[in-house]
Amino acid sequence: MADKKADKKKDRNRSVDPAVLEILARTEDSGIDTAYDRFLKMQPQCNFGEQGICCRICIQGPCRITKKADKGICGASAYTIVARNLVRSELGGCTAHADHGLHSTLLAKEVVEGNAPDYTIKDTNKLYAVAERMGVSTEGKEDKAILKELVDIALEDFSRLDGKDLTWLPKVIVPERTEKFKECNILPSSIHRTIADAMAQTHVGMDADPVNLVFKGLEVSLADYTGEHIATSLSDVLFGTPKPVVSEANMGVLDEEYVNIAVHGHNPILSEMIVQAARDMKGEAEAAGAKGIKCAGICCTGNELLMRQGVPILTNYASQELAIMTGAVDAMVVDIQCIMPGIQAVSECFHTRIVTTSPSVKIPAAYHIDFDEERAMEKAREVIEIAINAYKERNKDKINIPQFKNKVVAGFSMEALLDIFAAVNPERPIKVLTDAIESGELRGVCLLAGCNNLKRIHDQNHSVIAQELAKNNVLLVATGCAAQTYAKFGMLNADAVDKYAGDGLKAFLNRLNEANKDKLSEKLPLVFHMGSCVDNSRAYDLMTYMAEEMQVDTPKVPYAASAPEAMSEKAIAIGSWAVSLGMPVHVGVVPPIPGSPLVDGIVLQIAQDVYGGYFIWETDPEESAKKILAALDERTWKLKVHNMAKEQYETEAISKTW
Ligand code: BF8
Ligand code: SF4
Repeated sequence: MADKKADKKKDRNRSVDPAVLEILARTEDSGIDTAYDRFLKMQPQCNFGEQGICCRICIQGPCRITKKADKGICGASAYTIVARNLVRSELGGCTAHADHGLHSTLLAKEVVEGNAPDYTIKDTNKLYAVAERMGVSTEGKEDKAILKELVDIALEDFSRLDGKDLTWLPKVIVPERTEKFKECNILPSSIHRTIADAMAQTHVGMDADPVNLVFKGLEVSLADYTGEHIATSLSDVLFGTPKPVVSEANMGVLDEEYVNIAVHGHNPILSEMIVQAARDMKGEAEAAGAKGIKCAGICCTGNELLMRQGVPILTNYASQELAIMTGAVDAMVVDIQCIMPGIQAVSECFHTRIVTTSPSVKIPAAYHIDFDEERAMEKAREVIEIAINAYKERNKDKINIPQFKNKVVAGFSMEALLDIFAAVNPERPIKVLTDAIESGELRGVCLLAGCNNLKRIHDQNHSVIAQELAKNNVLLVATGCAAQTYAKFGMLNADAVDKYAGDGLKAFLNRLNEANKDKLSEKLPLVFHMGSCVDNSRAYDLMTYMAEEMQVDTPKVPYAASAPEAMSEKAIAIGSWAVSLGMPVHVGVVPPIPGSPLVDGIVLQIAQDVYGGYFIWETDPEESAKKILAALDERTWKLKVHNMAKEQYETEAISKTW
């Protein structure tokens, strides 16, 4: 027993990222505690919690379902408790994305009203495209007037109380989905109304019906999707729609000779200003003895900045504390979401300043700058000054940057992908992709999304699953921390195509490379980075465009999603909308559901019967890839059968509804 404990203490192999392994090896006797250590100290984790059968919804609890006590004190069964906990997780995710989407909308409103002088409308093409999708006429209108109409639609979709349907969502999904959601009564009326209703529905003594609860959770997830779509669309309008861009990723992007600023969180509103201020304040950094200022991103703020500005990726969620242990990060500026409170304690062992910037994200003992859109640049400069001052206090003996980094080609917004496809088929760009699936060259598309989870070996599921799918000719798109794994591991560049892609995928990418050779400075990567987690909306747009081209509802499209190392409530909300919108969704960490086989059955099977999408729980990466491939193959096979029948009997064999 004692030996086992000692072994656990020495487990420094909980990652497959070489930079992380190098730093973990140094932590043995340092006394510095990171998530990797705290995970081990947390073992064994509570089985009731893991199964989802612990209820703390009222303070008669906690009630735990056991053989002896098969109901909570109020009489709630395991199925009620599990379903209620699931809805509350989806709510957590939905509120986070709603907060983000609302913030983007309110910034757009400030831009319209002239109260945010440091921001402008950067992308009028996107403005017109969103307006067209929303049915807003642009004829003879000023850009700000168009943006105002979009802001009004978004604000009403956040706040409507009259019970009418959302405006945004039905405009960005195929009509068959909207019909399905209306038929099942899960089309949200507004984002905040859905959040409030679902909270009420899960109070003690409210809904006990697991199917009703699971379906409410799906409504919550559609509110989540709407918040994400609004966030992506308005961020593109204000900061530009991503285009292919070349950069680098992993700890080796830090440079000892520069002031290094890690930009961490999710919202581009602050970080866009930080990057701009960092460029402007080169002189101040030089005066302090540095060659300049380098920004590098963590989590989705990192993705936002990589996609639009080519800012390098430093690391992803699990290893955020380890970035500080390079001794070369002068400031870590954080905005919202996925920020481990643990970064502060680690920073105190170095000269690194942690700077919080949101009124809803403060960390005791960290610096706090109250970010304010009206004085955005001034606030960004204050942050940079903190970093430059910290740089002057660096301890050179503590600097040890793992020299690992890889080249990254990112920036694949939906618009960028369509542009690349258009070089082969200008009239119907998306047909390039659907044809490749129909001909068997590609087996389908898979969105690799989501987090790191300390329950898994950091980045292992992400990398193995992607390699297996690429070998089997699946076109891969990625977002969030998953995309950052691929960035760090050199899978977002063309070398990875030679190394991992099967013949079909190679042929497909080569055809695109050939057609775009005058346009693209770099060959296409193995995995297409589509952005942050809110940008999963881009990835679902891709599925929607494929469905429109194939003239089917989305659940018929050979398109799957995988969250190989899912962790956050946002990931649960995203997985749930992906199911309601028709994707098979693999999750590599089993969420707290199996404590009720009934609820497990509902999300694995009944969801499929009703919505066409369904969850797949599988923790082993090779098995996961097999199950994802099987899900894609089932769809291509069905499409082929339908198409053959259509030709043979000259009928419209493909039913458009699920
Ligand atoms: O929104 S993937 S750990 S950083 S939650 Fe967080 Fe998960 Fe990373 Fe981005 Ni998404
Ligand atoms: Fe227990 Fe019911 Fe209260 Fe939950 S709601 S803690 S099951 S009494």
